Amino acid sequence: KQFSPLWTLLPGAALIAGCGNPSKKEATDNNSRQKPNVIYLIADDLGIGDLSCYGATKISTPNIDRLAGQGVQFTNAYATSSTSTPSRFGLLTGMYPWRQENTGIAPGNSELIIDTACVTMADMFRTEGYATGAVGKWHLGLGPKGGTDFNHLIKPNTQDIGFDYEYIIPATVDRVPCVFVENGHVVGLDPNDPITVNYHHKVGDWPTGLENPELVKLKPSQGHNNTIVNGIPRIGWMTGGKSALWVDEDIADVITGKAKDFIVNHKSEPFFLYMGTQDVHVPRVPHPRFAGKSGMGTRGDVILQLDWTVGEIMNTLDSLNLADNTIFVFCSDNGPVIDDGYQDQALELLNGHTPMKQYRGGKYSAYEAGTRIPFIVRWPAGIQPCKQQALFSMIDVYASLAALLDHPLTPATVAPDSRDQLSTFLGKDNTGCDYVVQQNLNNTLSIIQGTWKYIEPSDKPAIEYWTKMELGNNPQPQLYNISIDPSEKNNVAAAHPETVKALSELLEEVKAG
Ligand code: NG6
Ligand code: CA
Repeated sequence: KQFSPLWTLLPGAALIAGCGNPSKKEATDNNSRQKPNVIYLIADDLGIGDLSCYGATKISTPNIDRLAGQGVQFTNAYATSSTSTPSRFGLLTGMYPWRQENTGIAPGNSELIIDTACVTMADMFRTEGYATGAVGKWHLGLGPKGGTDFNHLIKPNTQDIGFDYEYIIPATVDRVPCVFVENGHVVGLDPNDPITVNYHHKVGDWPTGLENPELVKLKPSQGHNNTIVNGIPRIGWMTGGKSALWVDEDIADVITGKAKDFIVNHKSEPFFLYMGTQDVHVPRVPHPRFAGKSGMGTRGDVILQLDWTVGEIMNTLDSLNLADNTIFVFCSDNGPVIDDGYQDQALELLNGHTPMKQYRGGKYSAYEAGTRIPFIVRWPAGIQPCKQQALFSMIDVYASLAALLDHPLTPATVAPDSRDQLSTFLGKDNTGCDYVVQQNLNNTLSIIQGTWKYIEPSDKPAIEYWTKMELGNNPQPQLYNISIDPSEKNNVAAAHPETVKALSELLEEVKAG
């Protein structure tokens, strides 16, 4: 059978703006056009209110605004989860993270939590002939069960789940070990100074925040009082690997450089680059050229640093003439948090800035600000700029890109929860998906369908222990009409028992798979 993958049939130049407006199909002789490159750039803990293109007025993000202005800017897009590890797991596997046990916030020595037998989004791209790379924050574990050994080739790594190249931060920047891993090897490690990592007890004799608080340059507000690295006390203990330690101020430059190198190295073939920034997660440590520039403290400064990163990637594409045929997705992994464990004055210096916009909760929460994220898709050769109000979830990116490439997702165990939402993803249609399911820190699930959001009853704590964030857990069912009550102020479950019943049944169906 002669078939044309969808990407070859898409119209070229934009004619009519606006999501859902049918675009005129132009006769394009582009069967010979190369498959589009895909860059998936996922920021950390960035709020939908943190960007000027989403209405922020106290901070300006010109590069991300430009990306949004040239692409489809979603206003009702969700991460699957309100923390990093499960959110990223869902994106790359197309399976809801709550179906698997070890998908909570991973420690720095966690095993690789994606089964090497799993066919990931990166595997799909590799099968389709793409060069695939993972750069920056990883946070899905590395190595076998029982604790990663950082002193030898770390296996399995991202290269066992579909990536040809990796240059990654194993977990988060507040967790040890504070080193980069490139293709299974700790970068710059001196074999005579091996790394030991432990998440249960102290190892070695490096000072800790608990024992030597006078040695820290950034004081913790919650937790974060184990081994001090570069003057910053972290989660977990480490010793050794001195020559391999990253410099926090340089992380954005290092990973942006690696991402640019990857693009340059693969400019002549289709590539898939998955890039996770450490910004704007704690500890928020801007390079000196951004320090003090936002007037909002370091949380604002690292938003500027993130915007710079996005600009650098865009400039690289422009300089190689690749921007037109590159699908550039930008989003966050979960909602924002102000004080997430260091005394960085994020709250005191907010100056009226609203990372959560009008939404309730934030990172960790089942409420809207936990999972409602900025989400932008730019592809000049294939889509028209527009604002997209359709309901969309990150879980559907995998199957949508598979549809674009006409790549079969078989057997049914491949990306089992991901649905083809390509026309919504590309802004061709504004119907959106039937429902989205989200998860909070405690695996309490909620489901949105149409204007309704249902949060299942939970006996878990109402408030997160450290951040005092409202988790959205309530022993009673919660129902909000988010079209008229986006701030989830009025639980109307008692007044709409039939809607509660319908949504709880739908959620049970989704759980049953
Ligand atoms: C929490 C940390 C928080 C952050 C989070 C993971 C404490 C008190 N808090 O346990 O600082 O690291 O885990 O964030 O330790 S995430 O965005 O990577 O999921
Ligand atoms: Ca995060």
